[in-house]
Amino acid sequence: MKIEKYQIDQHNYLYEKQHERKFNFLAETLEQEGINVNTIVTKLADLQIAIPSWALGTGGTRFGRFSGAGEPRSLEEKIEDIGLLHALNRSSGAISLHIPWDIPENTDAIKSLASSYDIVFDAVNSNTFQDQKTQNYSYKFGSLSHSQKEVRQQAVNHNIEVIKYGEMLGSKALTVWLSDGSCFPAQQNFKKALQRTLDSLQEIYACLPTDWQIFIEYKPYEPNFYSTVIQDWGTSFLLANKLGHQAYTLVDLGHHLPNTNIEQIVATLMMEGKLGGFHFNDSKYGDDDLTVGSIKPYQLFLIFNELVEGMEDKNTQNPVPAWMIDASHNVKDPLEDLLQSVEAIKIAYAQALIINREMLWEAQDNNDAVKAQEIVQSAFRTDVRPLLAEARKRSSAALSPLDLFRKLEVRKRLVTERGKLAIATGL
Ligand code: PSV
Ligand code: MN
Ligand code: MN
Repeated sequence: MKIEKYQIDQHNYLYEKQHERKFNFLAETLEQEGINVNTIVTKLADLQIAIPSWALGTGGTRFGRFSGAGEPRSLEEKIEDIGLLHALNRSSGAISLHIPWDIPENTDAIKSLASSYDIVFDAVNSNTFQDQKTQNYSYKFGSLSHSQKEVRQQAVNHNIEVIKYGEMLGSKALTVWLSDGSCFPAQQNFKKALQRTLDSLQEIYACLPTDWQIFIEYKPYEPNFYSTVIQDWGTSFLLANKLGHQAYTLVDLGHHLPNTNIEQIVATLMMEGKLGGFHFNDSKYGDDDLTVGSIKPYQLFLIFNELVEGMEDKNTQNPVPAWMIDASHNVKDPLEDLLQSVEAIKIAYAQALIINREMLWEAQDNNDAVKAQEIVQSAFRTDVRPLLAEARKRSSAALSPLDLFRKLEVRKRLVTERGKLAIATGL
């Protein structure tokens, strides 16, 4: 199924007047405050957030999985789903693959299918946290950190193979997330496990094409519950520094212990030019992988405040991070959920963009905590949604993507095409 331009136009026609009234009012207010609205709208239109191939089916928990109907059955259908999202919001123009959950058999055909939807390939993800039928050694006790050389080698080779797939598809980055760690005190020698991980990563790094990046994801626990080898940003940063200039830390919002100050981590990494990737989701307790902005929108905004500060800082060498949504759960229609997540990310971005940074720096330099809070909270409390809608309008996307998704009965049509029992591969 494809969403056609005339369907977007018809929908936008219905909402146009209402949108213009809201946008003009907001634009005038912001311009009076010295904000260049056009620049902000362009930045919003330019922001593309990659969709992981595993977020298109209903996620499971370790207790059960309740598949939705009409879910994609193949990589081709996952690309089709992202094509639908991108047609609706023009902000989801990239897919991130997890190998071997997605094995592109004919990479040329997959590449041209994706480009027919205006979709490019974002970072490719390796998977050494599950055993595959064809592999010789088990990852039960680790992969890149494993005590046995053969297991480490198998995991290294897998990562090199993933790079090869990525090269064929036009990806420019490899993301490594390890579940390696231990469940019980003294089960693992921390120092040796970390050293072996570094050695393995060095082997992978040596095979990285010169125009590629490698992102190292950290996570404090799960599935190992006593320790993980790459437990926090400091460990990831240490590894990235040891590897070299193509290696970066990846921040996944769900990979922190409760109350961690993630915005400060972002600021520190950007100061060092080492923030390479970002996985968006939201959580109440742990790595809950819930819809972005559904639980802690203020935290998301404070994170974007630091991201904008870092991206606008001409003195730091931080590349534009690779943005991705890493969410998946059991309750919502995955496509509706992703539309909501993209919207939440862009709202936080827009709110951060309208912060008067000069005034904020002045308040900070004067230790005026009250003024600083007023400045950021006035941005946070501004309803910036008309700016997002305007960015969509200028990109020929739908003024209200979720509304159009429902009006067109997209899921119902997908169920007719794919059947009730279709189950996405992956998780
Ligand atoms: C692990 O929790 C993670 O955040 C990593 O990014 C994985 O690749 C992804 O989730 C999918 O399980
Ligand atoms: Mn992640
Ligand atoms: Mn995660």
